[in-house]
Amino acid sequence: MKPVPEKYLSACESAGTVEKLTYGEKFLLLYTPTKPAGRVLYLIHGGGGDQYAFFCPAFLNMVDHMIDSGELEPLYMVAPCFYDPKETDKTPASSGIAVKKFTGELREQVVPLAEGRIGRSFTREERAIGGFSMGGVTTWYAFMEALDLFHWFLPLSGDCWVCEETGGGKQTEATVQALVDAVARQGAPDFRIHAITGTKDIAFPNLDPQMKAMAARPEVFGGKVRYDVMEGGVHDYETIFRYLYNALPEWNTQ
Ligand code: FER
Repeated sequence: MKPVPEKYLSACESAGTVEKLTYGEKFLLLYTPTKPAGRVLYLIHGGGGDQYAFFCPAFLNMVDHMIDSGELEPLYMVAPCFYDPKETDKTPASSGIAVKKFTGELREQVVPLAEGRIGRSFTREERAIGGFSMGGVTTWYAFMEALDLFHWFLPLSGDCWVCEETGGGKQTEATVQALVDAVARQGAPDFRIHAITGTKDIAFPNLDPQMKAMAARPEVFGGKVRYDVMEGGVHDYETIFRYLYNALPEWNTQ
């Protein structure tokens, strides 16, 4: 896992633009790169976070530099927020309820609004979704319910909570069976998953057994899932940005 180059932390001469698009009481942020882009990544924040968790200088400067240097094919990025604007309870229990409902909002509001603004609709091969922690939990729900929308899934330090909170660790077999069933229910289209976490991450004991149990189902996941663990990696955004620095250039190559 390469570290993010020091200079990628400061502003890039060639910087994409960020727009705020509102729907009802909510809003999303849309990043448009300086070069023409043919794909879009939906990025979901963690528990207690919001649209700005990923759309902060450290991350956007990094992406600007990666695109500018040619190491990353240009992409649009969209950052919504899974919380209801009136929600003050940001505990895992409350966040778990919010993310369980969020796939519907993604499908009905977020994707149409963002792609309407971009001026074209993308194919599933041109769409990816990823997130950190509760955003990783959100990514697993999107995998279970919206394989028609997305082809590439990047759950970062977040397991699948479809059975219960941190169920990837507590109910590993039932969780993986639910994922297997969800693939079949959706007609088993092609997909890619790239899950990443670190050995010192609080989600490691939940995600690691889930990924190992998924590897034991090659008839469903063989050749479609990549799982990386960074030695010493912790549960924070700085670490997650490093994972994305390494993973984003792999889009469409894995
Ligand atoms: C995990 C996935 C998400 C986890 C924690 C979270 C402890 C989120 C916690 C929070 O939002 O406070 O596997 O493991």
